[in-house]
Amino acid sequence: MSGPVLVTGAAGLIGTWLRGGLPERGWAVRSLDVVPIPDTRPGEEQVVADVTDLAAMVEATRGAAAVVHLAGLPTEDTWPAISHANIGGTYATLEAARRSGAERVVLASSNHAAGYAPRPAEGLLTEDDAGHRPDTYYGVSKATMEALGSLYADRYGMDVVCLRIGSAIPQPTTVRHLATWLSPTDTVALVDAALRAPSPGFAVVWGVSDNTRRWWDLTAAQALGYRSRDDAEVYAAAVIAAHGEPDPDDPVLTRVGGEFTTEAFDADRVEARQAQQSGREEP
Ligand code: 15L
Repeated sequence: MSGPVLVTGAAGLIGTWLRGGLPERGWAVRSLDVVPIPDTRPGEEQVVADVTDLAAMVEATRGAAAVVHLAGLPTEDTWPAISHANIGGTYATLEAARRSGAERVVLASSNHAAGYAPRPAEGLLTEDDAGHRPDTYYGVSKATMEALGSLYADRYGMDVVCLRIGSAIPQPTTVRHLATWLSPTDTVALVDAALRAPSPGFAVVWGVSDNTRRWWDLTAAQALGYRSRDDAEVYAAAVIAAHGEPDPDDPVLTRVGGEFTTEAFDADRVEARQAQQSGREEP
C-alpha cells in the first residue's frame, strides 16, 4: 500500500496511541479530528474536519492508502446525536474512501454491538455466535457500522475490517476489565494487523488482549496476524483487592456489554441526565 493511513478521531485516546505506534510500524499517518492536534509528530499530516462532512472527508482521504475510523461518540447518547455522529460519520468515511480509492477501511466497532449476548458458561464466544445484540443506541450504531462495512465490501470490493473493541484503556480498573481489556500496545498491534492482512475482504474480530479471564475468541483476529502481548491478569490482585472477588451473578459480568446492559444506561435516563446537566426542563 502506498500513501498515508488516514486516522479519524485522531485526537482521542486510541487515536493518540495510533499516532505514536503506527509510524513505529512503518505507516505514515494523516490525522483527522474536529479539533486541532497541538503535538503532531514529524512527518504526521493533519486535517481539521468533521467526519460527517462528506466533501471534507473525500478531500481528506485523497491519496490515502487506508482509513482507520475511530471518530464518533464513545458511549450512550441521544438517538439524534448517535445517529448523526456515529452512523452519519461511518457512512461518510466509507463513501469517502470509495470515492478516493482507498481500498481498505478499519472500523472501530465495539463489544456493545453484541452487548446483550450472554457471557458463555464455558469456552470462548466467537464474533458469529455473539451476532448483533446491541445494548444501547451506541451499540446499534456499532452494529450499523458493521452492516455498512459489509455493504461496502460486498458492493465495491473494498477490504473492511471491523474491530469489536473491548475496553481500550491504559490499564484495567474494574473486575470486568480483567476480561475485556485491550492494552495500548495490543491496540496498535491489532490495527497494524488489520491494515496489513492480505485481502481480508470483510471481517469482524474481537479487539481484546490475551487476558487469562477473557470471554472472547481470538481466532479470527489471529487469522489477520494479530498477536497479543498483554494479559490483564498482572493487574488482577490489585483490582480484586480494590473491588472484591468477582460475583459471577453480577449483571455486569453476565453479558458482553457489562454496565451498558443495566438500567442506568437506558436511553431515557441518559437523556434525562443530560437535560438536567444542561439545565433544561424535562417534559
Ligand atoms: C466502548 O465501546 C466504549 O467506548 C468505552 O467507553 C467502554 O465502555 C468500552 O466499550 C467497554 O465496554 O468497556
